[in-house]
Amino acid sequence: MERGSPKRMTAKDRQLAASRRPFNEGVLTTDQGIPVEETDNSLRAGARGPTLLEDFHLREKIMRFDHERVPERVVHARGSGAHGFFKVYEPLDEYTTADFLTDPDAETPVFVRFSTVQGSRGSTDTPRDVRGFATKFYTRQGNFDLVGNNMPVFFIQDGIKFPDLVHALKPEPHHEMPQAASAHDTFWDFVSLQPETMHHVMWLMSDRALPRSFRMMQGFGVHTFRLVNAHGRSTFVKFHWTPSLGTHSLVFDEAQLISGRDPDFNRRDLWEAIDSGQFPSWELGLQLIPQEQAYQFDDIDILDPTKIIPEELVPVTPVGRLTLNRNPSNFFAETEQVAFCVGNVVPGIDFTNDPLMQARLFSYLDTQLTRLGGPNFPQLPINRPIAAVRNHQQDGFHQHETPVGQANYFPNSLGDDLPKPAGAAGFVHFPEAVDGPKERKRSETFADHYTQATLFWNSMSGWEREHIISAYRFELGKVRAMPIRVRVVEHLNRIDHDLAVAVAHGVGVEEPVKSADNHGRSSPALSQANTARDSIISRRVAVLVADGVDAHALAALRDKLTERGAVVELLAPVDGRITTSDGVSMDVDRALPTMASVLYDAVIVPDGAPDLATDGQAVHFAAEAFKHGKTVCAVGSGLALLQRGQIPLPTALADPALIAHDAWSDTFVSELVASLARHRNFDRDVAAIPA
Ligand code: HDD
Repeated sequence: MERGSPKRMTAKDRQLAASRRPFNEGVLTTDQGIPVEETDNSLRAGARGPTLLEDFHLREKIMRFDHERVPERVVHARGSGAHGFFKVYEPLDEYTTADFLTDPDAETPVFVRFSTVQGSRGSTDTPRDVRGFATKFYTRQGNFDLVGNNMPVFFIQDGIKFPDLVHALKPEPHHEMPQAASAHDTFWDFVSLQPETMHHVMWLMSDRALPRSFRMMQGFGVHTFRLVNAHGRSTFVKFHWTPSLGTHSLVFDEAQLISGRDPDFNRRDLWEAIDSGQFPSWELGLQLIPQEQAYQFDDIDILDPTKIIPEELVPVTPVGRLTLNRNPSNFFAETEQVAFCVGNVVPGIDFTNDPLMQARLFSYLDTQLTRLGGPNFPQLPINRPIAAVRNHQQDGFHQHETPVGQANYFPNSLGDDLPKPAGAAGFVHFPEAVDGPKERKRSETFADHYTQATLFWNSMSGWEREHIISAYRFELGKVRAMPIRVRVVEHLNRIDHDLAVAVAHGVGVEEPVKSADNHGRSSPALSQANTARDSIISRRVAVLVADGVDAHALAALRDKLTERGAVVELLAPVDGRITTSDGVSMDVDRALPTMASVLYDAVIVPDGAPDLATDGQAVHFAAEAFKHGKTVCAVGSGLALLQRGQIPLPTALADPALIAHDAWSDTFVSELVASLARHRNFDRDVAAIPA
């Protein structure tokens, strides 16, 4: 996270500035620029008479309104975007000619869109789902789109299965339910019949599917790409984004509650962080595999997008940093109209024969025609490259440019034979030798669907495993057809017997007989238990207050937390002002009934307001936060509130995220900061907490 650095104008910002028009200035006009007399009454034949067809202002205004919507994305419909820039640390010319990866002085403008997959545009931010992480780099050599997800593998191996997968995942066709959820029969029917989904589904059942913030999730290019250097040497590459704030998640119960309390939770979080100058950042890392070593892995085909290459086998080399520092000027113009295409690559970056990637090369270009209404979508301001565009493509719906001249073909003598192909200086496809019979066949090297699902399971900490078991139990528990549950448990039994047994017990399926041994291998890098835990920047802290709170302690606490970048809000039973212990009147930030514990990372109950302990909402607030593994702190009279919430006090419990003291002390803040930075205490036993 880059804090408070000035917002820099990139080349893309300057280009976009030309297309901006302020909402609020001057005289109201029609689209034809004709000043409008008034806009509250249509033109009528008499004050009580019929409306006249000649009212061009009325017709235009209604016509424009009727056509405001464009089709939402067929997947990843709900998203949030931001502008920023990317800088490479050191020249990577050993591997690639891509200009933005070889010039450490270049600040490449980017637009990033984060998204959920299943839900509609207006659905919630926090379902159990994969998150999209799509980055458009506006490089000097043209646009490079890295259209990735927050999970490093995908459900299927061949793009021809994508329509089947998405049909099964989306709301069911007869009644269009459920919205933004994978917990339904068609999805699990497909999964149970398509074992290649097993690895990805493990990720989906893990906490990765519930990011606390877009700023706290990893990103992956998923496929193996190819880098090509000036000598034509190819290196296979996997792209990784690592968030500077660490990879942190919500708990599922919390995520479900957030869907009601604030369906814009992740969107608001991104917007507010950027707005307040707490710019999110990610480090770009590369796993580099020389072409000659592509076959070095026993059980991994690098063309199979359902497999990772464990970091312990090929380390992730940090190469640059992405910083998001500007919110969009207009949601529709930028976040909705941005069109990512997997086929947008620049010289020095190339594709591989991954059959999922190959299908994507068609789909993304194609889908924009329906979504954005024609072939001129690259001219939309957010999609325009900063590199010059010169070609003989022409006409079509929504052409915004006026090509000038006579010769709209190549070769030509009437236009000096321009624009000319660049030859070797242009994009030269890597001359990979290919030979083979035409056949609808999958490579035998794609056949293993269980080894890496087991690797993922083995790599999880205790609490991560518990969350995975609960997730399978929840999802399968929503599946009505028992044979589907049975088939999924059979697959799980091939991943890990204990997992299968634990899930079977929760969903009324008979315990399976052990059929395979767990290989015992793990990859520590996969566990969120091993992520960065050193910052409280933008963590949200709720302080429950009422008349009589300890003014000095409150002020000191607020100062120390905000100094470190946390967001502190005072919540009182009613909005307005409270009177502190020293008689001073103080503004509160929120009324307790308008908020909920799930919108915060920690809750503090200071000394001096004993009445809070009899306020059911305040008690529930603290108990619910405790249930979700959050930092819960109380001082003096605040302890009574914890007791009312059946929160076992520290004397009975070794819990570093439960900070309870009889009196205010300096260690209180340091304990609180350390606990907030750790994110949650997921080892806490909360089964008995009633919240
Ligand atoms: Fe896709 C959108 C990521 C496989 C077809 N996809 C889309 C977006 C992301 C991904 C992040 C939203 C982009 C945005 O914000 O506008 N998709 C992935 C990843 C995949 C993947 C990481 C596997 C590695 N996708 C995939 C396949 C196909 C598609 C196999 C089709 C064969 N995806 C699409 C699409 C979308 C899309 C239909 C919908 C909107 C859009 O493209 O622009 O073309």
